[in-house]
Amino acid sequence: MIKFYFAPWSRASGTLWLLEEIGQAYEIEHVRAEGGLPESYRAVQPNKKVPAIDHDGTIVTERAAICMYLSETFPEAGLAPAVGDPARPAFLTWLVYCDAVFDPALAARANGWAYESNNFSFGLFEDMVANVERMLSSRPFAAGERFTAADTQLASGIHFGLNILKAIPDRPVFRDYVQRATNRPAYKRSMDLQATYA
Ligand SMILES: N[C@@H](CCC(=O)N[C@@H](CS)C(=O)NCC(=O)O)C(=O)O
Repeated sequence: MIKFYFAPWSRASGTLWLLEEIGQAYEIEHVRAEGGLPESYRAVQPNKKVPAIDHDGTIVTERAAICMYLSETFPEAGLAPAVGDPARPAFLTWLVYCDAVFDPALAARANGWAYESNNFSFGLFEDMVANVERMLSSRPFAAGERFTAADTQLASGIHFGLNILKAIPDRPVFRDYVQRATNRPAYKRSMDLQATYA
């Protein structure tokens, strides 16, 4: 059984979508309480962040790692190109890019930080946007022609940056990708599920 440590409408939302794509039974532990995540949750996630999963006693933290773990533990879902698959390098690259570059560069922009590219490993927001735009102009999904677990992370991030933060430039290439990637029953289920939380 998979226990999913979750808070709705957060960085855990893409993982909820992924769990719906994976199709295995899971139970949700809603960890956001009045005043933030409880101190006791550090035993699961040392930085007290969602998401995390506990799969039959094995705890996995960090979105990219959870993505890789779930999509490779349940390969029948077809969400992770296997070793040797030509789509695998792009799958790994974009999965890691989401957390290592996309998310912090977007957060820096949303918080109005001014910095030089080499001050931080994630570099400049403009470079990140140009890279994502270039990639999505060349293929329909992060790893190539088909949807993978990397798209649950990238499309969630672009949706957030475009529609909620309104920091990502409103261009057809971003809107079309979010539309294409989220036009799936699992995404809709994850949205419906989140809507049940206050
Ligand atoms: N590096 C973590 C970051 C996750 C993260 O930032 N989670 C936010 C959700 S928006 C969180 O738990 N925030 C609660 C807090 O910081 O108290 C990952 O990628 O899994």
